[in-house]
Amino acid sequence: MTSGTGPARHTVRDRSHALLRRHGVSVIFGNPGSNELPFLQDLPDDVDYVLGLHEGAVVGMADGYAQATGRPAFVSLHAASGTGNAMGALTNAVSSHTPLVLLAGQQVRATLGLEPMLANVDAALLTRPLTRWSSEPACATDVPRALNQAFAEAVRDGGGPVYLSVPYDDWDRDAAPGDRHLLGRSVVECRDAPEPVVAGLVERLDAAAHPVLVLGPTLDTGAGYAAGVRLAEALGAAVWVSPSTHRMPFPNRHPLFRGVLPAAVAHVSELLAGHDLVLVAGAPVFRYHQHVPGDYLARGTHLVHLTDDGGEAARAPMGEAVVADVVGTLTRLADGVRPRGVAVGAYTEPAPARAGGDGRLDPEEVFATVRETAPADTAYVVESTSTNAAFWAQMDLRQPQSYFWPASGGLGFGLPAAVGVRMGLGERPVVALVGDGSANYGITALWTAAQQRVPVVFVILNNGTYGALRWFADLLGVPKAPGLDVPGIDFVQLGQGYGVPSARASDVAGLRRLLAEGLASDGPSLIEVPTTLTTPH
Ligand code: TZD
Ligand code: CA
Repeated sequence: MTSGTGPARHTVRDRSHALLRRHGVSVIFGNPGSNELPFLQDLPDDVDYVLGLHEGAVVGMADGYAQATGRPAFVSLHAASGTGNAMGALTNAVSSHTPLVLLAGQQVRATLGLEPMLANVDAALLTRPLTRWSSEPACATDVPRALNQAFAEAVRDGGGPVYLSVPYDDWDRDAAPGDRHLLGRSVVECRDAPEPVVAGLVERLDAAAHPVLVLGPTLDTGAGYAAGVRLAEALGAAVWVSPSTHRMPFPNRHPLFRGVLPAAVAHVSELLAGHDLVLVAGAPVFRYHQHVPGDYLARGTHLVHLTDDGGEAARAPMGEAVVADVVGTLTRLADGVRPRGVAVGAYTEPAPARAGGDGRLDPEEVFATVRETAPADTAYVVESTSTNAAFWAQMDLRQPQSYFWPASGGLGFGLPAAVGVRMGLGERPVVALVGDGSANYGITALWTAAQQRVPVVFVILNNGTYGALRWFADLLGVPKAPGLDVPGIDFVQLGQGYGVPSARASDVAGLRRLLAEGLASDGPSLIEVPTTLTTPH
């Protein structure tokens, strides 16, 4: 790094690599092109490059990894085309508040006006509105500062994806001497709710005759999970999980658990009627899906909304919002409320699973077999849309970080995210439960799992159709919609083609055996299960 006897010379590249380490990056998820190669030169030895074969899978893996580690994940994308391929996956990362730093390679600065091949025209606009911040620095010397800003932007206000485009000739330029300050920077968000606010909430909860809790994804951490359980038990209050949840912040067999709220205005309002106070914590109010208009809340029901995200508070159509650290505030509420001494009762048991027939398993049998076979600390990445009700009917999840689902419903999350979640969680077993339709959007993640030997058990529920869309077609009165069936796909051959040991299970005993083998393996495995058609609700 030194030239002659002069001062140390630093390039934009080596300052940027140093910043990656400073931000704890040990993995780059990427798919490269010529614009990206100069950045990848001389990567530090302790930074691994994990290659994904399609940018949707790259971002899905990074999303799972960031959600599992709770830290920003770093992604390298190829110019505009690679970014375009990644955008569907970005919709999920926005809704899950996943901190992702995306770096895309740009053509040489001096040539951009000519719009050469691989120029990313108006690069900073390309990912908006999905990214909360995006930039192409005005000159090479601003690149390290902008990269540092990207990491800070990715974690503020609950987290989200950010995008940085850098012309590839910038990396070899001299860094500004002042850049050394970047390496010592930190940004600390202090979002503790002031004491009078917490005391006011405690008073509201204590005064409520029939309070109910609606808990959301932000609480799916060790401390958040514990606070939710303690607060619910102290109040003897029913607990719902927020509509369209992508994480499970409460044990689903807990006697106070009532279910995941349906994602429709009228249905939520009906289910919460009779409660005088609804405390929503760590979720938007609310993330609806199915359009069933009505009043948001019944008369006499008041809503208090606790969120990390000022945007969520601003757009809610009802309730009094408090924007503060959700986990910390809920913990203080659990400490502060008057325990009501309500006998809470025992955890509930799943009902016997519905059975399939003719070589097809009912999804309930699949989930019951998984529940009985997989260790209690297994994490599930779920993307099987018509089997939602069957999943919750059969599963028994008692630990934080046990459930990951595409937060915006953008398919292609399941297979890649399972790879990232397993890499991020370390030793916990990971099972992906993915529909035959969904699997195709992220299928290339199987290759990365095989190459990196990531021990995920991929279970493909194959009913030969877009089951959830059949249900929706019925609901919306479109009985003859085209394009809903996906017959003739052999996932055993696809899995093997990508290097993942794969087999088919056509009965419970076979599934049990393959699951046990997969869970004992130190590499990935795939099980295709022919299943019967069910409805999501
Ligand atoms: N494309 C993308 C990227 N995301 C989507 N959500 C859809 C299309 C639309 N879609 C749904 O919302 S559910 C679904 C589609 C195509 C069917 C998924 O089929 P599956 O699961 O086999 O994975 P089920 O259980 O058969 O519904
Ligand atoms: Ca299907």
